[in-house]
Amino acid sequence: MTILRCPISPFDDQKPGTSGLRRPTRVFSAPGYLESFLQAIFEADPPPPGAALVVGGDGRYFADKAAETTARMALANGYARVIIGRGGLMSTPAVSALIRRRGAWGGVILSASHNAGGVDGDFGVKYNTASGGPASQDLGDAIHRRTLALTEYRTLSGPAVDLDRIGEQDLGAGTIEIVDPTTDYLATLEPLFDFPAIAALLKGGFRFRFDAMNAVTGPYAHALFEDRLGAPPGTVMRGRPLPDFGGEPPDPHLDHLAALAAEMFGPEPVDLAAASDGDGDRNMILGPGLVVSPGDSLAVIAANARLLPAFEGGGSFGVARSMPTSRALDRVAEALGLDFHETPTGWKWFSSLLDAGTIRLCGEESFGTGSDHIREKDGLWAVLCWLNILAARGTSVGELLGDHWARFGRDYYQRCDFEGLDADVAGRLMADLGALSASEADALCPDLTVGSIDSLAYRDPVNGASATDQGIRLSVGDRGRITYRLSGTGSAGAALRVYLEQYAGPGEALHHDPRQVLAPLLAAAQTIAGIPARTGLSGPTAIS
Ligand code: VG1
Ligand code: CO
Repeated sequence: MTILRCPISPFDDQKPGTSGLRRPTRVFSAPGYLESFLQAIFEADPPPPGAALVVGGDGRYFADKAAETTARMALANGYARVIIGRGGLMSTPAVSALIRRRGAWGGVILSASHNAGGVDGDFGVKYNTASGGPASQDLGDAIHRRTLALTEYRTLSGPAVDLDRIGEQDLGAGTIEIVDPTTDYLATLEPLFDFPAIAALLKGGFRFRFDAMNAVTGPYAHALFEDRLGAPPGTVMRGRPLPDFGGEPPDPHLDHLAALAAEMFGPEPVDLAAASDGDGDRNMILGPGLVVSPGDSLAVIAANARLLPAFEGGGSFGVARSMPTSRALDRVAEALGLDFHETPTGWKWFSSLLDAGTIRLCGEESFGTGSDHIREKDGLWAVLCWLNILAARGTSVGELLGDHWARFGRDYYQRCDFEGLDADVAGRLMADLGALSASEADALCPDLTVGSIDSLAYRDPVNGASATDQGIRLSVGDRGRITYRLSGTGSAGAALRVYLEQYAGPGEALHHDPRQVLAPLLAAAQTIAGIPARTGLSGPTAIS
């Protein structure tokens, strides 16, 4: 074993986005590219003596090779121990849980999350720090600065690492430990829920389905729902991680959940269905004939949190949502007297609030929900919340939602994506929107009144970190809202996200089709921003 110093030329495109760095697999697997980003991480957040690093991936093409590269480079850069999930697999929430349980210094997650995988898909790297949460904006900036100046990376020579052999392998400079990726994670979840009640539900005729989308949650879902909670075999669909996820993006969207959607919208739906994404941090909840909007899911969990052992008793707890997420949570917070916070998009902004105990529950419109048990959004945790709440209330998904809307009102919600845009066109569109006054925007759309327009900015109440230009928000018509934002998770070009919301109070018509309710807002949003003329797109390329 020797430490090797390998020369590289600096890369100028390694600025992390909303959640880590994502690039086409062919770019990430080119000589030196992954190594540059990892070296910058290890230099920007140097490990103290004796430190451990957790490494996991979502099973996508190149993740196993990248796990070994990460392990060798970590040991060559001063880590004493690298803990890797068997086969290089570990979900994002499980990495966060393991960092915390093992007191590790950090974690490297080899995933581009919901982006397509495979040699022609995307690859990505997320870095999490000792709290278990994603690297802060400042640390991301420091990592980026290092990538611009690196001239070499450090790695370790020596025999191949066996990623499939549970136990320790001594590499001289330090130890590699291969662990079962599910054990610590399930041990983290169990005390938070009433497992006996959920097991009784699942064994008592309640029918449940989980679609792992051929991604990392498969082994976790088999172990949790079938082995531990007694759901019948076959409950977990597409439970084996595949390098290309079976050819579809592991994105919990109905377009990519054909079999599950056919079942849930067909003649014999099960009582509850759920899906997760590539790295296991997102969740989609479905009932018979319906998809629960993520903003509603978060609000329902908050309103029923006292039914969960993790939240029963104790004092009041704080909650948070990202800015473009629906205001359904705000209504619950106000009615129940919960401290409420609004953050920019991306889980890194919740972490400091969770660390300080300012909040215990939070979520995003992009199918991400989580709590203070770890510092990441957690797909299976959210599914357990729903199972536990349904078991405790003895009700159906439809009834639970109906009761919720009757009490708090309903926030109709949709996210419309305009993908595949030229980055300059998208940048100019946002800049022009930012320069628009409310009266100018109002004049552009004769059918609806624009009350106000502002650019989203944020200052973290705990550590003072700040962010500007997080999106542009318009209040429209009677209790409607339009938010525009550019995606920060793509690997090329740009995607514009347009978030639409319309509130209907308790007692008002609550069971309309969101597409119909939000159609006037979509038309206004496209007109105000001049989307068709600027992009050539006559409508969204994806709606969720
Ligand atoms: C998207 C979502 C955001 C989420 C991020 C990472 O970011 O909108 O809410 O935190 O993905 O999720 P953007 O910048 O493309 O809108 V994951 O599961 O892809 O790590
Ligand atoms: Co994800």
